[in-house]
Amino acid sequence: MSTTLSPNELDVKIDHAECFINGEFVPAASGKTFATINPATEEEICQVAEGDAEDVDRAAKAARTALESGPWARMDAADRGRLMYRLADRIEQDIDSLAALETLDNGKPIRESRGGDLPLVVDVLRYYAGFADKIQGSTIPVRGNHFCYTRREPIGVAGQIIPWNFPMLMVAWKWGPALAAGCTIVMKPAEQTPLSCLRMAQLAKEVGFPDGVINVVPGFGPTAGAAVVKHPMIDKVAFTGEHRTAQTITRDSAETLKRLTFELGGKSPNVIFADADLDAAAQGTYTGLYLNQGQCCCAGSRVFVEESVHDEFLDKLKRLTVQRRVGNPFDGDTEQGPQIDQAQFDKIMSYIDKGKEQGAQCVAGGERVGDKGYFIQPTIFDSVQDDMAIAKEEIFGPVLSMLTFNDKEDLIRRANDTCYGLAAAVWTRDVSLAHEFAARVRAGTIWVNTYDAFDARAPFGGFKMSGYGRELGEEGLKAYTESKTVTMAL
Ligand code: TXE
Repeated sequence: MSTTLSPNELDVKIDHAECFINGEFVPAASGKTFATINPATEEEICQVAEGDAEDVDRAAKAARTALESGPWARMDAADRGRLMYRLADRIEQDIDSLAALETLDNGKPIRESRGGDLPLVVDVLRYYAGFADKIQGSTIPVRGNHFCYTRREPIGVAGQIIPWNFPMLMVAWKWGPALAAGCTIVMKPAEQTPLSCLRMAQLAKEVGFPDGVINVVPGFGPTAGAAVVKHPMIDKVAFTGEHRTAQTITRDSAETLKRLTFELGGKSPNVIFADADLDAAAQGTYTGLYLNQGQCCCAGSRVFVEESVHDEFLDKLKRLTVQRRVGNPFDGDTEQGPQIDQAQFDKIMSYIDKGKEQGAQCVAGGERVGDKGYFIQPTIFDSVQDDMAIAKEEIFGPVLSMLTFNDKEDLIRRANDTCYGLAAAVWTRDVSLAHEFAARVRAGTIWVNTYDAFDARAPFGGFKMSGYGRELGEEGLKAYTESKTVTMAL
C-alpha cells in the first residue's frame, strides 16, 4: 500500500503499514487493521495491520530459520557490520523524510526528530556496526592438560517490544546490539507509532539484510506483545515501557525462561545546590523535564532546589517555561508538540488536577492548549511536598514538581526515597559534593551540571523498579550474547 498525506507544508509518504515477516510486507493473518492517529490533529493517518499470535509465530519461525540456516548464520562478522553501516548510511540519506514520518506519527517537533532523534539513530547503528567483528571470547588457563576458551555467541532470536516516545531511536537501541551480535529479531512497535519502524524494516531490506533477520509485527500489547513474550522460539525479550507491563512480561516469560532486559519508568531527582550556575541549571532543568513533551523515562520530574536560591531559580525557570512555543510540530520554530494520545493526555491532566487539589502551587501552565490535538501547557508546580502524587508517580508529561531542601543528608535520603532509580542530576560547583552525590544516589545514570547527555557509547538503564540490564555501550551488546565454554583435552 502507499498513502501520501499532507500535514501542512510537508508531504509524508507511507509505503508500508503491514507486518514485515521474512523479508515481505504482508497483511495480518486475521486481516484485521487498526488506526494510527496523528496526535496533533486527532485524525487517522492510516490503517495498520493488526498482528497477533499467528503473525508472531510466523515471524518467530522466520527469525529462527534465519538464525540457524540462512545466509546471516554463515555471514562473516565483518560483513554483518558492513550491512549495518549501509543501513545507517541509507537512513542518513533519507533523514528528512524519516524525521517527517516520525513527527507525523508521534507529534514530536520536527526540529527534534530531524535534529535530535535521527542523528542519534545513525550514530547508534554505526557504533554497533563497528562492534560486529570485535565480539571476542577468552582463553582460560584451567588446571590439567586442557585447552579452554569461551565463545560469545548470539543469544538467539531477540523479541523486542518498544514504546512510542522515541520510536525510531528505540528501534536503533534495540536493533544495533542485536544485529551486531548476530541475533535475529521479532520486533513489536508501539501501537501508537508503528510507521517509522516499518520504514526502517523497508530500508533494511533495501540495503540487503537477508530475509527473516528482521521481522516487525505491529499490534497491541496483550495480543502481539504477549505472543512475543510467550513464544518458545524466541530466546530473549528486551522491553522498554511501564514497570507494570514488565511485571506481566516477567510472569508470561516464566514458562520459557527468557532472558529479559527492562528499561522502565522513573521519577528522577534533579538537584540544584545554592552554589550552582543557576542560569545553566535553569536551562538544564527546563530541557531535562520538557524535552519530548515530558515523555522521557529519565525526565527530571522531581526538582529539588536549595531553599536560599529558590526564588531566583524559580524566576529563571519560569521565564524559560512561559516562552516555550507549543503548537504545530511541523513548524520549525515549535519546541513542544502534542502528547502521544488521548489516554496519556487524560493521565497528565488528571495529575495536574491532583497537584492543585493536594495543595501544590501551579505557577506556570496547568491548562490544555487549544481544543484539537493533545497539547498541554508546560506546567510548573511549586511548594510540592514529598508525599503528593505529583512528587511520587511518573506523570510522563510536561509537568515539573519543585521541592526545596536545606540539608544535604536529608536531600540524599529524599532523592532515594522512590521506587525508581533511572537517572539523577546534580548542579553544583563543588566537585567533592558532585562525586558524593553520584556515589550515594541509587540510579543508573548520574548527570553533573548537565541533563539528558546521551551517547551510544555510554550504558543506560535502571536501578530498582526502573528495570534491569543496560542498553547502549558494550554492556548493551553483552545482553545479546551467551557465553559458551569449550574445553578440549590435549
Ligand atoms: O506503556 P506500556 P504505555 C510509562 C509512562 C506511561 C505509562 C503507560 O509512565 O504513562 O508507561 O504507557 C507493549 N505484553 N512509559 O501504556 O503498556 C505495548 O504494546 C507485551 C515509560 O504506552 O508498557 C508497547 O509496545 N507487551 C516508558 C509497549 O509494551 C505489552 C515509555 C509499551 O507499552 C504488553 C512508555 C503485554 N502484556 C511508557 N502490554 C519508558 N521507559 O520510556 C503492553 N505491551
